[in-house]
Amino acid sequence: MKQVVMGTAGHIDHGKTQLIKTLTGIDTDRLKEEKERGITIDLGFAHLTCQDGTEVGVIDVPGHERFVRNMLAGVGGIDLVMLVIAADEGVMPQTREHLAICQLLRIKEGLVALTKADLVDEDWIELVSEDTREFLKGTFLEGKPIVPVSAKTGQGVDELKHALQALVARVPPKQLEGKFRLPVDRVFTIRGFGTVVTGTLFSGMIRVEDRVEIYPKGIEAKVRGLQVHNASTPEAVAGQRTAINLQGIDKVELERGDVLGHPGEFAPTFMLDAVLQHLADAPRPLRHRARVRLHVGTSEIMGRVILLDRDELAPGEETYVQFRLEAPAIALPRDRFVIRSYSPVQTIGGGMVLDVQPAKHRRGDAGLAGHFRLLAEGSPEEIFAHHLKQAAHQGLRLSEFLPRTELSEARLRQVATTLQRAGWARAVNADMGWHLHVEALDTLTRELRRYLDTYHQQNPLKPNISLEELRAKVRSLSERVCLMALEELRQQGAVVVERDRVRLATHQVALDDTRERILNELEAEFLAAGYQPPRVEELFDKLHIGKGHDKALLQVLLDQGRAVRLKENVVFHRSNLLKAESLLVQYLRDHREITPIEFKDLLGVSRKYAIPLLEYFDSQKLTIRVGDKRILRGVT
Ligand SMILES: Nc1nc2c(ncn2[C@@H]2O[C@H](COP(=O)(O)OP(=O)(O)O)[C@@H](O)[C@H]2O)c(=O)[nH]1
Ligand SMILES: [Mg+2]
Repeated sequence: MKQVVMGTAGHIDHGKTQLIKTLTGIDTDRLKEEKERGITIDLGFAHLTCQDGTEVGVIDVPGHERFVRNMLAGVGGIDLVMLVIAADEGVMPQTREHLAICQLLRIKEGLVALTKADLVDEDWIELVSEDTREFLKGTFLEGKPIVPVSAKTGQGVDELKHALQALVARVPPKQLEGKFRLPVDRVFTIRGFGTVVTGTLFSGMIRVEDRVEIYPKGIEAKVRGLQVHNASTPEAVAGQRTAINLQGIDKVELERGDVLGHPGEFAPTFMLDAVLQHLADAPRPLRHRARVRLHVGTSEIMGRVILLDRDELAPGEETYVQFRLEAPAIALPRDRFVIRSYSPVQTIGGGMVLDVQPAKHRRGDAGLAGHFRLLAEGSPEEIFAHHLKQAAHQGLRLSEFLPRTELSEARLRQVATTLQRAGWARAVNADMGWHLHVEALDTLTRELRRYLDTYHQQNPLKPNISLEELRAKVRSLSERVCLMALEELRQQGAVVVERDRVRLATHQVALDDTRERILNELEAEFLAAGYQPPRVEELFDKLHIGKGHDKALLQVLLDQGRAVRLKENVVFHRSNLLKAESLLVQYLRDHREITPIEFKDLLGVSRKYAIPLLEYFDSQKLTIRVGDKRILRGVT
C-alpha cells in the first residue's frame, strides 16, 4: 500500500485550516490558543482516504510569518503540497515564502486551491487564476491544477478532491530499504502509556520492540507501540505519519528537532558541507560567515555559513559552503535544507547536504570544486570510493562510515563489494568491513619501499628492521594495514619478512676487507675474554673503533648469532655462552639446584656476570627461579 503525505502552504487567513476541515472532517487547530485566536500556530494533523484506498496523511501548517519555523518542521517529509491562495486577496508574502521553501526542499507534486471563491465573481476568479499561473512560472507548480473552491458553499470541493486523488496516484512508492529515520515534530505523554513522539517516517521502517536511539542526545529507548492514522500497527514504513510510543524515556528528554533512528546509524555533527542556493529575491548578498538559521529535518539550528570560494553570494547564485553550527545536527547526504536570516527572520536560501563529517576546508582551495561535484553528482560507488581514497592508509570501516551515508548498511556492503570486484577497494579485514582504496595501498607500498631503501642505505650493516619500528616511522601505520601492504610487497618479491623483521629482498649486509678484519678482531676479543668479557665501549677503544658504521659491526656479530647481548653492556661470545650453559646443566643434573653464589664459583666470575647469565638462562626457558635458587625447567 502506497504512503502519501500532503502538506498545506500559504498565507495566513487564506483558508487552509478551514479547507482541511472540509476535506477531512478534522479540525487541525488543536491548541487552546489557536481556538481562541482563530489562527494556526503549530502543525495540525489529519488524514483522508482516497477512493482507491490510499491513506493520505495531511499536515496543516501555520501561515503567520512568525511561525514559518513550525511550517518548516512540517513540510520536510511531504510528497505533495496544496498551496492555498484566497481568491479575494491573491498572492501574499507567505504565499511566496512557502512556495520558495517547497521549491528549495524539492517537493515535486502539488496544486493550488483558490479558496474563498464565494467572495468573488467569475471574472475575478479568471483574473486571479491568470495571475497565479504567472506567479507559478518556473516553479514545480507550473502547469499544475488551480482549483477554485469554497469551504463555505462547497463549490469546487469535489473538483479539488478529484484533482488531489489524481496527484496522489502519481506519487511514486517509497523505497523501504533505507535507514529508519523519523525527525520528531511532536512530543507528548498519554496517561498510562508514557511518552509518544510523532513525525513523518522519512525512510526505512520501524517495528514494535525495536530499539531506537534519540539523536543527537544519544538516549536509547524501546518501541512499545506504533500508530499510523490513529490505528495500532506492528510496523510503520517510509512516508507514513507515525506515532511512536517509547518505553524507558521521559518526555522532558525529547523535543521537536530530535531524530529517531536505529542505534549507531547516525552521528551528531557541528559541520555540514552543502550546495547552497541563495534565493533570487533575497534582499541582500549573503556574506562569508553570516549567521543563519539552518532548518534540516524538523530542527532549527544556528550557525555560520563559510563561503569557500568567494566573500559574498549574490541573490540567485549557487555555491558550495560549509556550515559551522552552534548545536549538533543530525543529517545525511542528499537531505534538503532551508536557511533563514538571523534578523529579520526571513527565508533566504536552501540546498542539499553533501557531507556530514567534513574536514575543515581551506578557503580558496582549488581542489574543492571537483570534490563537491563528485559528492553532488556521483554514484554511490563513486562517492564511497572517493571517501575511501581520502581516508588514505587508514581506510574506512563500514560501521564507522555508516553515519556518513544515506545508504542502508546492506546497500553499503553491496557498494563495497562492487568496488572490491572492480579492483578499486581492498578488504583489510572482511569481518570488520575494513577497506582500503587501491591507490592508497599503492602509495603505501611505494612509501614502505622507499623507507626500507633509505634505511638500508643509512644502516648498511643492519640486516633488517623490526616491523614495529617500520610502522612507527611510516605514517604510524596500524599493524593490520602494514602487514597487508608488506604481504603485497612480498608477493611482488620486493621484500622478505622473517617473523617480525623486514628487509628489501635486494638488501644484504656487505662488508669490505677492512670491516671483515675488524669484525673478526672483535669476535676474537669476545672469544678470548671467556666468561668475563670487557665492556663494549672498552673494547671499541682498545681496537680503535671510532664513530660511524664500525660500531655497528657489533650488531652484525649479534645479527649473525656469533655473539649474544645479555645486557646493555654485557656481550658474550656464543661459544662461551654455550660452555657456561653446559657447565650449568651438568651442575643442576648433579645438585638439582644452584644459588647465585654457587654459580659464581662454578664459572669463577663476579656477580656482575653471574646475575645477567642466570637471568639469560631463565629467559631462554632453560632454568626457572625458585626463591633465590635456580632449577632446570621441567624438573620438579
Ligand atoms: N467566505 C469564506 N470564508 C472562508 C473560507 N475558508 C475560510 N474562510 C474564513 O477565513 C478565515 C481564515 O480561515 P483559516 O482556515 O483559519 O485560514 P488559515 O490561516 O489559512 O488556516 C476564517 O474566518 C474562515 O472562516 C471560504 O471558503 N469562504
Ligand atoms: Mg490555519
